[in-house]
Amino acid sequence: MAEPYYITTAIHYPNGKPHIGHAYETVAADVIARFQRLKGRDVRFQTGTDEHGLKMARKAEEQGKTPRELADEMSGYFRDLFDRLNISYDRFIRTTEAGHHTASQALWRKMEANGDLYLDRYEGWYSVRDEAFYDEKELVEGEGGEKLSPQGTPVEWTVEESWFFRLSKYQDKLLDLYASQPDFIQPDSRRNEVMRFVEGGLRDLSVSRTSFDWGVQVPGAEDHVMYVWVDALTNYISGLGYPEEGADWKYWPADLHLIGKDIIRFHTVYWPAFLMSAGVELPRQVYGHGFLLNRGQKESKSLGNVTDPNVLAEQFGVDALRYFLMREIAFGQDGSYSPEAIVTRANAELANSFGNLAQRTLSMIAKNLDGELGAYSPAGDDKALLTTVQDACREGLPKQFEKLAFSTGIEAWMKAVYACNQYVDEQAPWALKKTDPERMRTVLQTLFIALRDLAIAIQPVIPEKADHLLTMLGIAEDARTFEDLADEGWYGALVRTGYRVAPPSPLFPRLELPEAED
Ligand code: ME8
Repeated sequence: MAEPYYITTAIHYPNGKPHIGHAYETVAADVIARFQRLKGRDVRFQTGTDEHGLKMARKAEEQGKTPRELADEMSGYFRDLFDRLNISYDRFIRTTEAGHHTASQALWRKMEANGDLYLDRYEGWYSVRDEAFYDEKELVEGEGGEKLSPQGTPVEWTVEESWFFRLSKYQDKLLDLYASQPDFIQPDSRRNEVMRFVEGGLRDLSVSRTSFDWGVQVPGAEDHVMYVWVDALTNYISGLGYPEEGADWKYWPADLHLIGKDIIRFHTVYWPAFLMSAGVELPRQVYGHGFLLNRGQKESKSLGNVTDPNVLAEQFGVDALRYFLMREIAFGQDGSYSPEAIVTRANAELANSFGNLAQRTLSMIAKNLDGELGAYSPAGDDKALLTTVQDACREGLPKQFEKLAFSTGIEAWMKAVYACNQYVDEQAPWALKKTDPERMRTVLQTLFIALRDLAIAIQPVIPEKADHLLTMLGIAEDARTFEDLADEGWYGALVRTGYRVAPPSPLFPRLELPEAED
């Protein structure tokens, strides 16, 4: 039986429409999910929306809606975007689902039974935008002298009765965890940051609120709702049916929680402490990716630079956008995007290199060989090219993807594409047509074989285009995995069944910059 692999994204706040950061994280998670499926793992991929808390309640009030109405409306935009971006999620969770409430309450009771919850009074700073409590010493000063959170968001002084979680009790256990499982937090820079924070001492955490009621009710304390992060983090297990250990429970512990760098503390300090308290196994890894910036700047309404990812998908195509996001930016670091950068990257690598290779090869086979592949007997140059391609597709790309180094992995793959294009130029099959038609056949056959490997390996990044190409190549849908890459007999099988190459339809149109709007 295939080994389970469970990957999650953060669940997104549906207090507005999705932005490019949401698209970025979810595309990356989708690439990993597809990659693991191609490797033969039994993948479970969860994303969704985080619908409780003061931020949602206030936004709804501002708009004259109930929080539920706002959540229903906005959650739909996230789902639509993810469907449009070809995100292969297995479960889209909404924290307003009844089952999620049950799960959060069950986790709460476990923590309570373990003696980790007590009633007290919270007095301190809270940022609604971050949905986070801050110590006085963490705050920074804004331009007008006002107090701001370390993320630069406004904070308000809050005094209320609250349940507390004995986070302080878990300091040593967490430090042991980071020491014994160096991969628990990645990349290393984030791991160091979290270790310094925990070494600095942990205070008990306020985990319920009484000043509003938009959340999961605390069991046995009617006037308390859970702090939104307590229920939000629980989504990772409620989506598998917790507290029931039913059919989906085999996916726990998660292999990877993929999140942005701003919420690393919640996932690597609070979450493992809650799980330890409740006696639930810990996830294997939390990866805090970098932020996507718009020409180097954070997007914000006040700067007027907020981009709708749907518009980018519309303008440039879903796969060109996905390719750009994974290729342009070193995954753990911050990176920038702009329409110019998307057009440049997609044209250079997809249209002019990979697309052109496929187009040239398939057209020449259709035209000059009348679509017939024929038996293959390669010479030294041909074998050398195929070795380069195979190395990139079987080793270069997968090894990097395993480490979430997408850009480096795609670069290894792109080098093989370049090698193929160089081979076409050197061999000049169009000239061989007259001088040595048999040699022309071998060259075109070699390219055909190379294209199949290249298309299989790049499927996680550009699923629709890779699919289209593999179909044009006559590769059956059940013969497109990493295991199939190692199969030596597939080409012979195509020849035996008399498969013929039809004239290709274009894969990647050359992109142009949209006209600037006035
Ligand atoms: O934080 N670039 O939700 P969220 C890249 N509900 N990633 C970005 C980004 C950017 N510019 N902006 C945000 C929340 N993100 C909580 C999570 S999980 C139990 C609860 C990432 O909608 C961000 O880091 O503010 C997070 O991982 C995800 O988008 C959702 O952010």
